Amino acid sequence: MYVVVAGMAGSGKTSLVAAYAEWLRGVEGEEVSIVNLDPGVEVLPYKPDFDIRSMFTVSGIMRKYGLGPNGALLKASELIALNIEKILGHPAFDPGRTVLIDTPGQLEVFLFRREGRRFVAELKRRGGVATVFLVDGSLAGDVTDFVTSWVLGLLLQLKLDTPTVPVISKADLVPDMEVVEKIVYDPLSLRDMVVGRVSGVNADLAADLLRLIADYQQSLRPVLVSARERRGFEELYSVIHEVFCSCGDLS
Ligand SMILES: Nc1nc2c(ncn2[C@@H]2O[C@H](COP(=O)(O)OP(=O)(O)OP(=O)(O)O)[C@@H](O)[C@H]2O)c(=O)[nH]1
Ligand SMILES: [Mg+2]
Repeated sequence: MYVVVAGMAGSGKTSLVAAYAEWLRGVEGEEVSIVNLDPGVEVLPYKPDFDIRSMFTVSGIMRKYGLGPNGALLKASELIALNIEKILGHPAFDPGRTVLIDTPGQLEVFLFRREGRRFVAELKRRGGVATVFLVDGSLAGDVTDFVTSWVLGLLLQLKLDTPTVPVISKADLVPDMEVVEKIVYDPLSLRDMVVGRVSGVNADLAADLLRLIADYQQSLRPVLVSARERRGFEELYSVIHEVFCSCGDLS
C-alpha cells in the first residue's frame, strides 16, 4: 500500500515520515519503504529507500535552467511526470510493502497540479493509495488558519481522488484542544468563532466552509500525532488500515 504524506509547507511531513517509519518497523509483519519525493530538501532525518534527488535536485535545476526555487520545483514536477515509469519501477515502490511517500513542501506546485495527480493515478494502478493530510496543530491557536488548512485537505482529496485522512501534526504544540475536538466532531459549532472574525460575504463563506467540513468529514476519528514526542502512531496506523479496509482490497 502507498501512503502519500501531504500538507502545507512546514506542516511536519518529513518529521512524521521519519518517526512513523521507525515505529512501523517495530510492528510485526510490516515491510516499510520510505520514498523521498522532495527534490528541494537538503537534509533528511531518515534514510530513504528511493530518493528523487538521485535523479535531480531543485538547486541543480535552478542552476541548469536559470530558474528560481518555485520555477525549479515546477520543472522538477514535470521531470517526475516524465520519468514516472523509471521512478515507480524502483523496488522501493513494491506495493506489497507499506510505502511512505514524503512529498514536496509546496502543495500547489506538485500535488495540486496535473503532474502530481498523474503520479498518484499511476500509484493507484499498482496498489492501494491513501493520503495522509497534515494540518499543523500549532495553527489551532487561530481558528481561521486552522479551518482553511483543513479545507485544503478536502480540496486535495477531491484533486487526488484518494481516501484522505486528516491528521493533526505537532500535537505537542496544540494551544487549544477545544478547537481541535470541535473541528473533528462538530465543525458547525465553530461557526460563531470563525464568522465573528470576518466581515460581510466572508462570514457566509466561512460558515459554508464549516458546512463543507461537516459534510465531508467521512466519520473519521481525530488523529493527533507528534513526531517530536513520538505519539499518536497506533491511532494513525489503525485509521490508515480502516481506510484501506473500507475501500475494499487495496493492499
Ligand atoms: N514541536 C514539534 N515540531 C515539529 C514536529 N514535527 C515537525 N516539527 C518541526 O516543524 C518544522 C518543519 O518540519 P518538517 O518535518 O521539515 O516539515 P515538512 O512538512 O516536511 O516541511 P517542508 O517539506 O519544507 O514543507 C521543523 O522545524 C520541525 O522540527 C512535532 O511533532 N513537534
Ligand atoms: Mg519535508
